[in-house]
Amino acid sequence: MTEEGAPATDAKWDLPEANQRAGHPVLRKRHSAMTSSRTSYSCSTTAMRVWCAKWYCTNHRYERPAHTTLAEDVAIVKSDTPAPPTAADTFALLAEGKPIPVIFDTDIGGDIDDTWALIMALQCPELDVRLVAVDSGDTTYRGRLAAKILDRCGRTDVPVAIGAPTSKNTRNQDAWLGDYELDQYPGTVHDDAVDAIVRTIRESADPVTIVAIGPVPNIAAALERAPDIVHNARFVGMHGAVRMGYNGNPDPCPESNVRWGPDELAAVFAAGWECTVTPLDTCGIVRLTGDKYRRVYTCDRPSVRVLMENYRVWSAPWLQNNRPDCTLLSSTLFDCVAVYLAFSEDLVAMEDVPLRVTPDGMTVEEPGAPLVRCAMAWRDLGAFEDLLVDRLVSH
Ligand SMILES: [Ca+2]
Repeated sequence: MTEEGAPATDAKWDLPEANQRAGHPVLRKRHSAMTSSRTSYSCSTTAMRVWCAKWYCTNHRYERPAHTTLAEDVAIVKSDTPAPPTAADTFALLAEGKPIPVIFDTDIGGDIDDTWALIMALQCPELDVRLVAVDSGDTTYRGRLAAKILDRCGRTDVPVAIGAPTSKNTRNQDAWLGDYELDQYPGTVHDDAVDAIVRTIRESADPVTIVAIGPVPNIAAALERAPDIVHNARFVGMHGAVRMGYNGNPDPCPESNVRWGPDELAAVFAAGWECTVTPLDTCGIVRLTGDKYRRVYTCDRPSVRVLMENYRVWSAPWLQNNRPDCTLLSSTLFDCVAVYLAFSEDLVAMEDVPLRVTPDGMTVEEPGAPLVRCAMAWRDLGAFEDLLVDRLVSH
C-alpha cells in the first residue's frame, strides 16, 4: 500500500495483502449499507472518522468521502488502535485473578496428542476455553469427536466450530466415536469455524490466545476475513522444527502441521501479531513414562478415562509398528506444550527466531523473515511432566 504517502509496511498497522490486491479505492457498497438507519454521514467528528477508517481497513466496504485520503485513514487507525497483545499482556490477566480466554484450534482425531492437549486445556485453571474449532481433513468427524469428548467430560458449555474440510484425512478414533453425531451435542455447534473464531476474538473484553495444534487454515482464513483480530489475540502453536527434528534428531525436517499448510502458516507468521510456537526442538521429546505415566493410566477421573479409552483405540492397530504400548507410556505429547505456553513460559528457554516457511514444510531461520517466539529448549522438562500429570489427574 503506497498510495498518498501511506507506508508500504508498518509493524503496527499493516494492511493485508488481500486488500492491497483488491486495489484502492474499491467502492463496492455505499456507506449507507453500513447501518440501516444512516443514509449519509459526515466525517466531521473524530470518532466517526475512526469508525469509518477501521471499517474500510478491515472490511473494505465503505465509500470513503472525497475529502479524506487513505493515508489519513491509516494514520487515524494507527493512533486509535492498540498494539497486538503480548504474552506478558495475557499472563497479566492471571495476576488479576482472571483466566486467559482461549480458542483451541485442532485437527483432533489424527495423532492422539490433540486429545491429551484438549483435556489438559480444559483442566488448567489458568485457561478459559471459549471455543474448540476443528480443521483439516474430515472436519465433521473431528467436530463430532471434539463434541463427544466435551460431552463426556461435562464441558458442553464449550462451543464446537467446524472448519472447512480438506484432503488430509485420518480417522484414528472412529472406534471410540461410534455413531455420536453433532446434533446430539447439548452445547453450541457452529458450522463456520472462521466466523466463530472472529466473533469470539472481537467479543472478548480480554485478549484471546489462540492455541493452534494442527495446520492453520481456520486461522489464516480468519485473518483474511477480519485482519483486525490481530489487535485482540495472539497465536500460540505447535509448529515447525528449527534446530531439531522428531525424537531429538539433530537434523530439522518438515513438521507435519507445517507440511499440510505451509502457505497458511506463513500468512499467520506475517500477520503482525505476536506468534509463539513450540517446535519439535521442545515438544518433540515429551513423553510420560514410569510412575508419571502410571498416575494417569490408573486415574479414575472421568475425563482421564475418556483420554485413556481414546489412547487405547488409537494405539491398538499400531502396536505391531512400534507405536507406544498404552499400558506403559504415552505417545509423544507435542500439543500439550502449546497448551502450556498459553499461560506460562517459565520451564522453557524462549528465543525470537526469524522463520521462513518453505513449501515442503520446513521452518528455516532466515534474517528478515517474520520473528517468531520459539520455545527452543527445556529449562526443566521434568517439572513440565509433573505439571501435565497434575493437571490431568488432580481434582
Ligand atoms: Ca494436532
